[in-house]
Amino acid sequence: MSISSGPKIIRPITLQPCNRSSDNPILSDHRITTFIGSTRTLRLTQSISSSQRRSASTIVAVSDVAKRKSNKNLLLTKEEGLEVYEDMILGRAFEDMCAQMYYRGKMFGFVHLYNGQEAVSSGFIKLLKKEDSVVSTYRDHVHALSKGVPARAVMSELFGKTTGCCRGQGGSMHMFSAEHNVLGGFAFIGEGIPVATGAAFTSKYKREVLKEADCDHVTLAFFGDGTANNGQFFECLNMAALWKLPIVFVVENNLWAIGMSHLRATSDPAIWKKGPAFGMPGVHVDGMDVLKVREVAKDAIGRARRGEGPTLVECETYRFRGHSLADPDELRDPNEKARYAARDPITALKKYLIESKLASEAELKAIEKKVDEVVEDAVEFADESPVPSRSQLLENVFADPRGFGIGPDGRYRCEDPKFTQGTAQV
Ligand SMILES: Cc1ncc(C[n+]2csc(CCOP(=O)(O)OP(=O)(O)O)c2C)c(N)n1
Ligand SMILES: [Mg+2]
Repeated sequence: MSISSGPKIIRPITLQPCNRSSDNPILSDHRITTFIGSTRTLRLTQSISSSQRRSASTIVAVSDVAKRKSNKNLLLTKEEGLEVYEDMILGRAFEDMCAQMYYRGKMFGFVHLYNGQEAVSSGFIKLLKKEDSVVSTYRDHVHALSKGVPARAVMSELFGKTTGCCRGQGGSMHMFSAEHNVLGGFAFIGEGIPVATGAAFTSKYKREVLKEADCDHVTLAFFGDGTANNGQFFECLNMAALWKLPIVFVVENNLWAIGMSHLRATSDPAIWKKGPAFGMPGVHVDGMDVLKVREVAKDAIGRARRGEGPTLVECETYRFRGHSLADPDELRDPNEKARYAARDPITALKKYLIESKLASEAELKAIEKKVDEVVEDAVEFADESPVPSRSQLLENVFADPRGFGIGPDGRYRCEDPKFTQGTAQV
């Protein structure tokens, strides 16, 4: 393809099943539309050593997991199913509400929504312990919600109010909660990956050097396909593999980086292959199927928790809205959008829960109603919350407030009484 030929249209490929799937409801509908290849096979390159291969074998093909459990045809319990469903519904309803509030002028700056990608957040984060950490991107609201940050605190942050999880100073792209070990959304792409690697290093250091034997905390680093072409990603893969850090690199490959097609921008679009290149397992999974994501996540998180090192997971997913709420979304092919819309991960989970008799329509409706109330409440709470006082302006920006700059009169702004009137820390 020549560079000037424009974004390549992604054509559906019907995959052949790699093993018997008819006895499993998840795999019975295996006609997956994908651009890379199998969503079912863990592929390791020869560059991996035999001992690494042994530990890597804990990450198994999703089809094998499904087959192993096919006696019961269940990949999760009723409680787990309802928890995951509620989390996905919360993510979707929260983001839809954000769109409404943004267009009503309640939010400022860029707001990037997560619609369509819920299976990744819920599939991974609902398996974590409270002490485990999550590092996100600017598309971070739903990661924070899945990790337990209350909807009120996330919505208030979006409204720029003091009751937000960053006291209104972070906004949409910078969700942070020390209490929930959400170590930030990051507006600069790739910036979160070294932070996540550092968090994983902390866990290992505590366990091995400070002898905190019960410190088995895992860090998940979420980022996009476009970000995976950034140098920090490669540096961190190297360090994580070298030091066997308890981290999972979760690439949310939604095929686009703003208006740039992944296929046009990436020399080898199979991102998972970069794992084995650095000596860690790489897995490609259908990111529109929460049950498959969850199985892969279980193995990768388990591996990290047992001290067996990092894993790179590429989740092939799709965003149902434009890059941000300011994006008219005119570049993506309508056929491509329609194809992924038909694979809505929430609809798929609902179907599975009902068909496998894990939940009734009424139970799921009750969850949807409860979530609607949570989201409505979050909006009311955010709307009624106070805006930050001026005294907050210079807090949490520079350790030394003189860093805030020099005014036109050549004096430090912090020395100008008019500028600093009411500020607490100057
Ligand atoms: C260091 C840096 N360079 C460029 C940008 C501009 N930018 C914002 S989003 C984005 C695309 C990222 O795409 P991807 O990683 O696929 O994430 P997605 O938006 O699809 O979730 C770019 C290049 C940025 N924020 N930071
Ligand atoms: Mg992307």
